[in-house]
Amino acid sequence: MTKSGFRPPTSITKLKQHAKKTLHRSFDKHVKLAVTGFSGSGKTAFITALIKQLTTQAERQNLPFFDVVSEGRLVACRTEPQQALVVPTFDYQEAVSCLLQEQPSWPPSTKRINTLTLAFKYTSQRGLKQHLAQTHTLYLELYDYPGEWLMDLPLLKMDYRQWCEQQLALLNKPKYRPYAAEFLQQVNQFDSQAEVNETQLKTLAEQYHQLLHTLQSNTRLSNLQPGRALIPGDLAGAPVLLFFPLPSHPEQGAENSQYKQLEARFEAYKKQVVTPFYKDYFCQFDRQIVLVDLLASLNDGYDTLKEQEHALKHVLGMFAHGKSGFLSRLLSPKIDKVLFAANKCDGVLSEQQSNLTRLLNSMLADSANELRFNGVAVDTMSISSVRSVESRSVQDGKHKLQCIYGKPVGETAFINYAPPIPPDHIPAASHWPEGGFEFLAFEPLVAKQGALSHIRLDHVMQFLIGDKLR
Ligand SMILES: Nc1nc2c(ncn2[C@@H]2O[C@H](COP(=O)(O)OP(=O)(O)OP(=O)(O)O)[C@@H](O)[C@H]2O)c(=O)[nH]1
Ligand SMILES: [Mg+2]
Repeated sequence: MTKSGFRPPTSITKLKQHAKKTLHRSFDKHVKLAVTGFSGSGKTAFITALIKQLTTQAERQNLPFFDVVSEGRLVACRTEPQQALVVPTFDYQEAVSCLLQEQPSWPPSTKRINTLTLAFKYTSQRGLKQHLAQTHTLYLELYDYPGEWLMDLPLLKMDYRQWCEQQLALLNKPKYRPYAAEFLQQVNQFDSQAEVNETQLKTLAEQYHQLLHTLQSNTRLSNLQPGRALIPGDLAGAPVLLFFPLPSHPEQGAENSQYKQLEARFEAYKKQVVTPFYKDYFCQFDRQIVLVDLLASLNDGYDTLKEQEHALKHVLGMFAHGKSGFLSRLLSPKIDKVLFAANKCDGVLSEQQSNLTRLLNSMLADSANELRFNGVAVDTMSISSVRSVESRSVQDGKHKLQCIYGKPVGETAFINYAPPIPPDHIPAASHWPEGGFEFLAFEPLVAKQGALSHIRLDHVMQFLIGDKLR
């Protein structure tokens, strides 16, 4: 068993699977989609909705912008029996049943990595392809994982000193300092040159992990590292997790000093935990969707929105992007299409959803420019995998007020709510609205006749895989 809780594939099975996938991929029959998003960004709901829409709701009226459906060429789509036998299967039935209950709820947050492959059987209208076979099959490989673990990827490009500087700068920001004050005081008094004292290291590491938990429950900060401190898998309590940031960095330290011990644990975490996760599951992607929950960050305030912007850029830098041709798909696949999605856009009025698209665009403009320069196709959309509200207009005296209608998470009654207008760029801290933003989160809408509704999932599918299904 690995530290993350499952047995690694034997090299023979791995090689066989890899060879098959590579062959399929080079002939455009296999697409590995990176569903990228921090904790709570909506990855599990997105994967569940995607499967539900494609397997039971793939009709023209429901997915009008997904060409293979609107042109009547999708014969059928189904989930495939598990290929990667050593990775748990994404529990679609459990997730979708939450959404389809009489009183629907969201699927639970993810605690381990899991995977699922969708197979599309379709007909082609294109030249040679239509004469080669009556139907063709495309496999879409998906992974779901705890969003917290995504934040570990940027560690691979840092040493212990750089990580400490970055973490302490974050903890010292006015928004987060009140939570961190006690820990910061402890590390400032910590003698990092003293001889290793296991108990002291453990106590401080636990205090740091507790701080990460507190920040996660009281703010919407995504930049919380190490991710396994929040969702340990079966690493709970393992010494490799027991490190924390220090404020001073000796040029030369004794080999058995506390400092050296912490540095060694940080490096071991990168090598033994993050690298295998990255190599086994987080490379060789062909397409990418980046799900971003802007509303939660807007609610939390300026610092969190700025941190989200930084964290997204860091994480994006960990994926291999570039133009992809037949040979490169065979030898070293690269992501050649990236979709930035402002998720949960149903939390604002429909006419204001374009503000979210523009906000996300402005936050990721540098990254998008760099990607385009490297031949990658990039688009930005506001989407909602599963609708949670209806649009309503409510008479308010002489005026009609545009509202959304739904059941806020954790409440029992449905309400009409006039959400704030989201900004279309990050406002300067000095121009942040005085009372902040208050976007509400709603339970999913009751599925009518077993059907889930969505916003622009068909656009998402067309952008991400439409060209592979022609
Ligand atoms: N309105 C709306 N809310 C959504 C949607 N998708 C997710 N949410 C909300 O976001 C929460 C988190 O969604 P998840 O799908 O669990 O997010 P995740 O990225 O898988 O999170 P982790 O498993 O913790 O990494 C849900 O409980 C819902 O409250 C959506 O399409 N529309
Ligand atoms: Mg999840």
